Amino acid sequence: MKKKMRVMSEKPLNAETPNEQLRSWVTANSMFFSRNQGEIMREPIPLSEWELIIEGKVKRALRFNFDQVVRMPKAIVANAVECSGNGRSLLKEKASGNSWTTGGVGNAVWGGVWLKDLLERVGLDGGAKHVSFEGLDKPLGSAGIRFVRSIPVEKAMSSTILAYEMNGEPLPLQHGYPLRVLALGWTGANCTKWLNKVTVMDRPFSGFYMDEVYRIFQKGEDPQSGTVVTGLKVKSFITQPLQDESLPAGPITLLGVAYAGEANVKRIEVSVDNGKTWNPATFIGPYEPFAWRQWQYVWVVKKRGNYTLLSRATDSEGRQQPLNGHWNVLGYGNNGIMEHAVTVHVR
Ligand SMILES: Nc1nc2c(c(=O)[nH]1)N[C@H]1C(S)=C(S)[C@@H](COP(=O)(O)O)O[C@H]1N2
Ligand SMILES: [Mo]
Repeated sequence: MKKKMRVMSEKPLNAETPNEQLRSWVTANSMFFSRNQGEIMREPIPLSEWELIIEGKVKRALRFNFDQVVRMPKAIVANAVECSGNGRSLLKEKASGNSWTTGGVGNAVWGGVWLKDLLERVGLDGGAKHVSFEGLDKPLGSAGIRFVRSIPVEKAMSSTILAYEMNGEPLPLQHGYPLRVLALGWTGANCTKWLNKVTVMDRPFSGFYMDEVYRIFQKGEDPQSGTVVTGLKVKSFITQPLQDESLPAGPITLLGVAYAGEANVKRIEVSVDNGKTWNPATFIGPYEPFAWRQWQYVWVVKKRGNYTLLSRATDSEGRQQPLNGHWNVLGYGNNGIMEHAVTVHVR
């Protein structure tokens, strides 16, 4: 039987994908993690009422209706989206935020338009440095702060799409219907859902979601002194067997996924002895930039007992997953090897 999503909060909706649902290359839309700061509209906005405004440091501000967007050249791109806080609850020292384990990530094939094509239609002004995004979700909390964030214009022009399809279906309401940003290879926080306004700016957007959170900082440090969370770090984890699973001796196939944001995953190694020795794993399945890669390792185990299984990814830039995740106040970017260990019992 299919396991349900693990709901961490209902309002706003925050839910993660059960580990075994992450074995396929494409994560099912109905099982894709949900991460929200605000309230999702109950009903999808009628397309006749929706428009996309592009303004700011541009030659001519424009409004596009949905039909105009869909008639533009199409982008079809596989991309893994991971919440900045995925893996937070696996850190040894507590960090504040949703208690993600491994399921704050998913891989999908997205259909949409290149943001570059739209920005070329409005024409960038000389001073264009950042591009900010605003969605239609309703802020929660008395302060009423909207989820507004910006990305550098270089990222917006090189590898960012606005998606209206997810795995061949219209973008589901939960995931940003009718249009969302995907800054390819960057964390979910850079991927605004329910997009209706793009503002080209001469500096990064300043506001709560840019300045106070989605930054890496230590206790006693000013959040604004921390670096903004952008590209995904190299990471892998095991999707089979599951944590605490009991298995008969014999051949056991380990499965997992690995991703490296804008870089490619170069190598996966597996340890079945808690890190003493490492063995190469084999890539299986599709290979696309920005998407995750699946891998396997056939482990022939003869002796009964408890085993700690680890996986270690190296990317095309030579970066490797650290043995332990780098702690920070908000618990972002946990790609630690030990934090993602899986213990199994061989009987
Ligand atoms: N408008 C809007 N866009 C948003 C958010 C939000 O709260 N509001 N959350 C962001 C965060 S933090 C993440 S991780 C992703 C999650 O996308 P998903 O729910 O489709 O998985 O959406 C991003 N886009
Ligand atoms: Mo996120």
